[in-house]
Amino acid sequence: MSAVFVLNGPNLNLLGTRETAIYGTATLADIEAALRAQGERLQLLIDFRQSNHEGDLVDWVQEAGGKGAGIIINPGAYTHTSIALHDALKAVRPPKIEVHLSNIHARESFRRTSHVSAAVDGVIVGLGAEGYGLALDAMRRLIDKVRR
Ligand code: CA2
Repeated sequence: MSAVFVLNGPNLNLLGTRETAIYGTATLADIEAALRAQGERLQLLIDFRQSNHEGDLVDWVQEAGGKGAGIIINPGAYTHTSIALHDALKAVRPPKIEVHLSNIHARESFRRTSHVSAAVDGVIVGLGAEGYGLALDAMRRLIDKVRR
């Protein structure tokens, strides 16, 4: 069975330690554990990764394009800057969902633009760590739709 790739961008390794008023108290390890449990219920394998490097994220999107069932991505600040991630996501076939913990539309103006949103099937913002779980539920349905 192929896995849903859950890709996390720069600084998300710091979750739960600082900026908790914006990003919540859950650590990335907490989010990973919750997704793995949910994945078992949904019969989805989870391949959970984080990198502070743009090229790693591009490589992983390409890898998921070759062997993944779907992509859930929180690109962190690369959301607002990376045409490379946009191009990589556009180029791959599996269903793709962008997730942000915070409501990027209610913060600084530089966070309002996402280069990623136009390359994915759906976007979940502002619902904290729960957004990842909502994305996985939606991913189950998107994968089933693609297979039919
Ligand atoms: O809201 C989100 O999920 C973001 O993708 C988080 C990024 C931010 O650059 C995006 O605009 C929105 C930041 C990642 C987390 O950064 C932290 C920094 C310090 C302490 C904890 C987390």
